[in-house]
Amino acid sequence: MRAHDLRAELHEDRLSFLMEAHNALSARIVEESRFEGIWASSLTIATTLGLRDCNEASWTQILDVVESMTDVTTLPILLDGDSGFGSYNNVRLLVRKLCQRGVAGISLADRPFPKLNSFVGDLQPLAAIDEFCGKIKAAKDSQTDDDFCVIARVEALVTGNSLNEALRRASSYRAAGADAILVHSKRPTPHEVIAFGRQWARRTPVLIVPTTYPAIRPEVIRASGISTVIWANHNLRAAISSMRHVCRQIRAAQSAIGAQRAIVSVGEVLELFDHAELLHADRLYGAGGYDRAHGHPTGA
Ligand code: SPV
Ligand code: MG
Repeated sequence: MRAHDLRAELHEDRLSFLMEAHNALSARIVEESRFEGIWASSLTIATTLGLRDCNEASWTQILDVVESMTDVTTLPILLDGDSGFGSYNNVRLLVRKLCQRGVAGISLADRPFPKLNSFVGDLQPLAAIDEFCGKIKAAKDSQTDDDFCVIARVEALVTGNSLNEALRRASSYRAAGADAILVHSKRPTPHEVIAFGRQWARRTPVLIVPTTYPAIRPEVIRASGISTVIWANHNLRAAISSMRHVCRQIRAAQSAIGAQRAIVSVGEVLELFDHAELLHADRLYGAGGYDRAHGHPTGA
């Protein structure tokens, strides 16, 4: 179902937006905010685990985090699968598990393993085209949900290669079975992704990650033939700035009173995952057990 929803979003005429989440809580907030889907970012999941974005986290660690997101949301989740955690064989194992756990799709980047974050350094290597096409084919042959989306992430532009090289690679990945192309750029302006979108001419859906060119306008994106925008790290960045602000304020004042307006109430925290339901469950199942509403054993 979720894979079907992601596929439908990619092919919609209107622009769709995937928002980053790095754990169950942020995934729930993305759903509350009515985004069309969730980007399970390698950068933000790794950072939340205290690790660096170069495959220091194992694929099973990532899988557990993503499963916790599926447990608390109904939105389609696109996993940032880096370069596939190894060879085509690792890709096969991962895709089978993602389908079992209700994840809607995977993005695979044409980079060697381990994959270092695209914003680190300038001279990062690309994978050989035939090796990467093998990973795409392996992913498509391993999916157990027909709608599962395999998205080929073209890293030619972020590694200093030409637009023609990006288009050449994208054509090979489409021929290998990719359902869509993610074209990444780290320029401060959107010109190269717009040029890519125009020349690609909707041969498959195209996704972009406008981290370094956030001023790009939705109507310009759509007119360039791009179908989906990924806001790849904004929830984590918001969390870091908000936590820093509150920590500094409380530390300096030796009091939490000044921070009250910047933080949600404890009641809102409890509501997020429906603590009220426990009171109902106590009435159904808790006879002789603990009455949470009154804080003493039932019947006491
Ligand atoms: C991520 O969110 O982990 C990405 C996007 O891969 S980027 O950090 O821009 O490489
Ligand atoms: Mg990543």
